[in-house]
Amino acid sequence: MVFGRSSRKKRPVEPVTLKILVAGGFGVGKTTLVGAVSEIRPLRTEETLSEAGRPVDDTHGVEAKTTTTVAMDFGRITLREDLVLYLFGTPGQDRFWFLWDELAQGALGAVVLADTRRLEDCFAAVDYFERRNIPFTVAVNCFDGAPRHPVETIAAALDLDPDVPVLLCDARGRESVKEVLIAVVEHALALSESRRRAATAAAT
Ligand SMILES: Nc1nc2c(ncn2[C@@H]2O[C@H](COP(=O)(O)OP(=O)(O)OP(=O)(O)O)[C@@H](O)[C@H]2O)c(=O)[nH]1
Ligand SMILES: [Mg+2]
Repeated sequence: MVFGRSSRKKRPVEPVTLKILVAGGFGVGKTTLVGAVSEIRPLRTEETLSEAGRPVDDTHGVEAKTTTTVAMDFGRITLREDLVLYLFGTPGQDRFWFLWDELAQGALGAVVLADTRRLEDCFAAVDYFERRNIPFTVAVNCFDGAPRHPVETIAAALDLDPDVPVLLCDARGRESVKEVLIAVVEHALALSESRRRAATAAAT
């Protein structure tokens, strides 16, 4: 038989798809991160930073930045044959906060990107996920020239729960970003397992 699908061929597995948010302060590298790993051409919603936005857009520390995300970034990565992640990058500026609840619907977990030169910019994202019990990891985007701190110092500065993973990464590097994403998925799965066990224990 030449034509037709070989019956010996393994049936393709239907992959599990998970939604991961990429959050963090203005210009910390969210769009860069999604673009670095996405296997589809990432959807971007970049707009030029305008003269009109100057009073409200804090470009301090990211003076070279000319565009900003106004709705979201979207990308996809197959981590394993049976595991596909959909990545949603959030807009970094405060005036787009109203979009977050929409984007957070159904998310398994989140990456909070941080820059050691402006660590306080990620406080709001950390608070957001803590308050909603959405598992997250903190990934420090190691910009050239930014001070390097041990992950323990960052975790302490952000007052994180001890189980929240903190990693150093390069948002431009595919392998580096993949490690971050694997950490988020593992953390979220471990958390849901322990919550499930706690619920079963409480019910018996
Ligand atoms: N040196 C260096 N530059 C980076 C890195 N990540 C991002 N950049 C640069 O930093 C700038 C900001 O990156 P974006 O990815 O647009 O940041 P963002 O978080 O999406 O920004 P908003 O959507 O405006 O909040 C861009 O010019 C990037 O090229 C990094 O790891 N190292
Ligand atoms: Mg962006």
